[in-house]
Amino acid sequence: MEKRVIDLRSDTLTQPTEEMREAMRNAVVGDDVWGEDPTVKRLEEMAAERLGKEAALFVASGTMGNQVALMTHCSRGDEVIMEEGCHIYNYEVAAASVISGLQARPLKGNYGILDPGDVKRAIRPPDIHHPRTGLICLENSHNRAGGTVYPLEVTREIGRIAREAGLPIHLDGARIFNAAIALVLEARELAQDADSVMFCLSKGLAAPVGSLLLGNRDFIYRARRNRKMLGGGMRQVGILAAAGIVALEKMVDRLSEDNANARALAEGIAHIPGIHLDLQAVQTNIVIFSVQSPKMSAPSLVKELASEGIKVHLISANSIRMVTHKDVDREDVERTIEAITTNMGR
Ligand code: TLP
Repeated sequence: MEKRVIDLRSDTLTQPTEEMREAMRNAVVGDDVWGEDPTVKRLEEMAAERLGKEAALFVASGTMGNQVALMTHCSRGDEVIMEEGCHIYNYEVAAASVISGLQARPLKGNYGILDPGDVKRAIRPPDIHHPRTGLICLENSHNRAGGTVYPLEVTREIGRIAREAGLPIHLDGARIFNAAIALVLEARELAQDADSVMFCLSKGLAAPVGSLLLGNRDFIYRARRNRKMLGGGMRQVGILAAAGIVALEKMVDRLSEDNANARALAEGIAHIPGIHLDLQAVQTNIVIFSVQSPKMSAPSLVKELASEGIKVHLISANSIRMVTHKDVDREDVERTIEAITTNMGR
């Protein structure tokens, strides 16, 4: 019998559940640009309530949510403080500079976590030569650092620094619920120091499309105009929001399984000769490791695993990322550990 494919390339590859498909089929919809889609409104209200913010905006993707946030907080020529490995800096096609005319101020973090002192020092004093600092961005969990989370006291400290300087904070919380579970906190606690938050429905929560941007009413009003400007005003989009409602109601708590599976996967391969994996970085549902062996390279390991029906993602010349999600169970984790062990031992 053909073995089933295990897809660990990303949690974006999750298939929508039957309940989502059913909810989409039955969704009551209207024209959301006219403010007449009840299903979108319900999703936005649910999300705002859950994250402890006044209002929310349904957007097509995490990238759009982040970019609308940057555009709404900042003016052209502003500088945005962010961690050097973050998604906004590395994986959004330079949108901040192309679309909003912003300059990034990348800082080196520790496991992707910004040091509050570094943030404070990076805020520009008024000077005719300098760009104006316009925003501080945080990413929780931090994707490229391996799914690491911000200790609450660090977020709080950066929050104090930002308020003192009169600067807003945007939180890229694409996987905020994985982070909240790891920290044993509510997502709203992780978001309390942020003026805006983006989280994704289409990653571990398994909805087919969509993210939410949250903030106060005035911010979301302006963000809605900017979303429209970018062509992101959608019409009978309650069809998609319906799946998002199921995602928020039914898919959040089970993310603890994904975090636990990532831990098991990491522990299962960390000791293999030729594999370098920092277990301290494995805090949520992401496992990143490098391959340094005369017998096997990272690209060859990716190919070998693919030939056995296990898909993993090569993220640099010698490192690989695996992301656990609802379509990967403990048995799949065991099969993956076995396959990596065998291939590295050849
Ligand atoms: N991340 C994707 C890729 O773009 C790398 C993935 O497979 O992990 N913020 C963070 C922290 C993200 O990880 C992502 C997506 C986004 C924003 C953007 O979301 P989308 O893909 O919906 O634009």
